[in-house]
Amino acid sequence: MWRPHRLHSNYDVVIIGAGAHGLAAAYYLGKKHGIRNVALLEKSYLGAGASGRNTAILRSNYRTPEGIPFYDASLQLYRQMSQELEWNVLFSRCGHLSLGHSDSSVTGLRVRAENNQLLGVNSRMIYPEEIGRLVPGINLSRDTRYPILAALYHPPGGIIRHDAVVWGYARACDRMGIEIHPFTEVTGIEVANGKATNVITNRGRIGAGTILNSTAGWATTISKMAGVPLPIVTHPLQACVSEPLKPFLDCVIVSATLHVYLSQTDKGELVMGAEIDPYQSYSMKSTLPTLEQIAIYTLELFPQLHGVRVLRQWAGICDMTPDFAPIMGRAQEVSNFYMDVGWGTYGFKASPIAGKCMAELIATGKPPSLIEPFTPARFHTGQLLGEKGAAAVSH
Ligand code: PYC
Repeated sequence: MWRPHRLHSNYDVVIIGAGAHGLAAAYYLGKKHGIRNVALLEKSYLGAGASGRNTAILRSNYRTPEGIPFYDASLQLYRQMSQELEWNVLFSRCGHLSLGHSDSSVTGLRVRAENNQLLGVNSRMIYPEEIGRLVPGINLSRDTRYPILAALYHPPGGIIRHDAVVWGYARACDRMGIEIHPFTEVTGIEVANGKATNVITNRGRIGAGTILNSTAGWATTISKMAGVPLPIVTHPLQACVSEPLKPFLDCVIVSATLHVYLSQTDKGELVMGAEIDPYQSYSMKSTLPTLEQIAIYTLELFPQLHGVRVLRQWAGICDMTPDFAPIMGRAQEVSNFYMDVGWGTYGFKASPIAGKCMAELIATGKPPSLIEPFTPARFHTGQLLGEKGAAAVSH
């Protein structure tokens, strides 16, 4: 799939973080811009970070005029990805339901439905009768703590095989001669006169024409090495998977009120996720209280799952920005240091378009209009975005 390489002394572009974002950026640098003297540095195995720890949900039912077209462009790229990479990424467009359990949450979902429709994204409000037809097993009783009043239905959303996305991009990068270096940890970045010159790693020092920080969880650690401060805090996010069950759930279910989201894989396992841990940490350990929470909330939606066994539980770490929108652009402090970071709990679904846009920015020096609003400069100008209502399914 990808070959080992010795580390060379110099690359045109060094990408720190070889998850789906870093790999997608490398792929588009090579494919669209002919820039192939690129090294991808990954401190662990490929897909060890957020790319292999997310719950594999794809959607573009965001809230803001900045977020909606951006994530929709990503969904379009995901739709074509199997053909593009000649590699089956198992995208199941099974549909996505965000549940509303109170007047205020239903109002928030309505705003998203309207904004989505205005921008050409297929989302609409549906009510208990139709919810029951789409999800026959869901508890629609009015006699619960948080009865389901309505849902935002987003048919183009779904789930994908997240490892396949990583492996597909990695294979395509390797075929173009782009180097992938797993187990290569960045320990420092040398900067002189406002330009990054070298990346120091546990395998030696390399010169870099341009550096892209595309890490998740370690965005601030890496950017700080280049002297670039970021307004990010890092929290764990936990998920778990059940034993395989007969197919009963054919769409993604999200409840921001209950802080739970779930889907069923082709193998029959239920993938269930929680809200972010309420404290900052770099820990990737899972905890019993979170498992209990996931179980309680899942059972409120599907009481018949009582007694189902959980096979695995895990945590990933998420870089949260103040406005629940990512940071994509060039650092003001270091002229050849770029960032594709701050992806909170929603980065995986943006990988292809973020990679494509970052590659264009690096190759041309001009940010594509899709990512202009996500510039790091917004924290100086005060032009923050307002995506919390739609990005934060897990908060
Ligand atoms: O943004 O769809 C999402 C999501 C699901 C789980 C965590 N984030």
